[in-house]
Amino acid sequence: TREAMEYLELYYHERTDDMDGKEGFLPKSERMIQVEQSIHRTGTYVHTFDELEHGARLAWRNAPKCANRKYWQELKLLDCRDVVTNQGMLDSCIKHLTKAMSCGSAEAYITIFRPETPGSSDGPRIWNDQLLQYAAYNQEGHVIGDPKNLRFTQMLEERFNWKGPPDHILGSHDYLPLVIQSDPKVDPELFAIPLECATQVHIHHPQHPELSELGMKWYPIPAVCALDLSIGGILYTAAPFNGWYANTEVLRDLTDKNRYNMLVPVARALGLDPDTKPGDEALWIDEVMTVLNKAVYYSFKVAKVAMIGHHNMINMFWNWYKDELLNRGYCPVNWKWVIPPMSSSTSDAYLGLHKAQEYTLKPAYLFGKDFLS
Ligand code: NRG
Repeated sequence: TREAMEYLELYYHERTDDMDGKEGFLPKSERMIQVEQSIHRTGTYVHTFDELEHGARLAWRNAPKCANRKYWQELKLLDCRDVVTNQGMLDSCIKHLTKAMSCGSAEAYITIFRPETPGSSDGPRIWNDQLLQYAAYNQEGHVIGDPKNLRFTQMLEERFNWKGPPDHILGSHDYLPLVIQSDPKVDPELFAIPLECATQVHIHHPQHPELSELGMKWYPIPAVCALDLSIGGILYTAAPFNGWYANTEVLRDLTDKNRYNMLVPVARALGLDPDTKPGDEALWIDEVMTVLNKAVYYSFKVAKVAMIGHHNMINMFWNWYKDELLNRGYCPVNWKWVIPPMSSSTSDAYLGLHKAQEYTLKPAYLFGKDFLS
């Protein structure tokens, strides 16, 4: 009840001006009594559409790791709390992806399914980390695909007898099926991603055609489903949301050593010598990062898929952060996540955010259940 009342206080403080007079909007005192009675009678209460949407937006505003929070008020809710089957959840996820894709992914959506009953861990679950993710296969000690998803892929093979994409030809960019479980009492089900809702972006460079031959590509939309959403004491255990990529995120997916690890192949394609001799400094790495970063950004633009560049993003974030301090008085930040991994020191935020603190404010996106442990 305390969390519910705290959230309603906040909600009415921030939303009364916009909502007053709208259908179904109760005066604060009436709504508080209604919620209190509902909790007393049933142990829980049901958010209105606007309470839920505003809560999801606030959770974004409060997310310390996100550098794109300036747009928090533009998150759109796809309310799927009445969906109760695995197939129904899949259809909602596909609709979500299709909607996000149709606008070049420049719009942020969240699909919210039924919450768990307080105290009983009975919420629906999507087992995946993101709606779109690439599988990984261990072939004689050599990993094909995205190594980040090796354990998840193995779990699918062992537990669900999953055998790769429908044609059984294992590739380096096979979409993982969604594992959807509408209720812990129901068996989880696997569903393949319909390819038309997730056309991939091939990585080309405007001046280096040789890069095209490496077959690098990435999926268009980051749609995170690993996080639970906590609003006013209610926990939504299936709430996939999407925004859009920053170029440096895809750059890291392609170059991190425990991911696609493409630094050396790209260096070779560019005619650089990645074999650093003792005493040399490995500056070829910086060259590769710069060229590949441009290629990623250029390819998303050409494909008309939304992407934010890291300079724009961090400068916008820095301005937004200063406004937050003025308007709201506080803003939790995780420096390691917010500062871009490239040319970081060129932004005022690099030193400016040095002392910013990270802490959890609710509503919040919180780490959900880990299905691999
Ligand atoms: N770095 C991860 C994605 C994390 C979420 N990023 C976003 N979220 N941009 C990756 O796949 O590279 N979003 O909702 O826009």
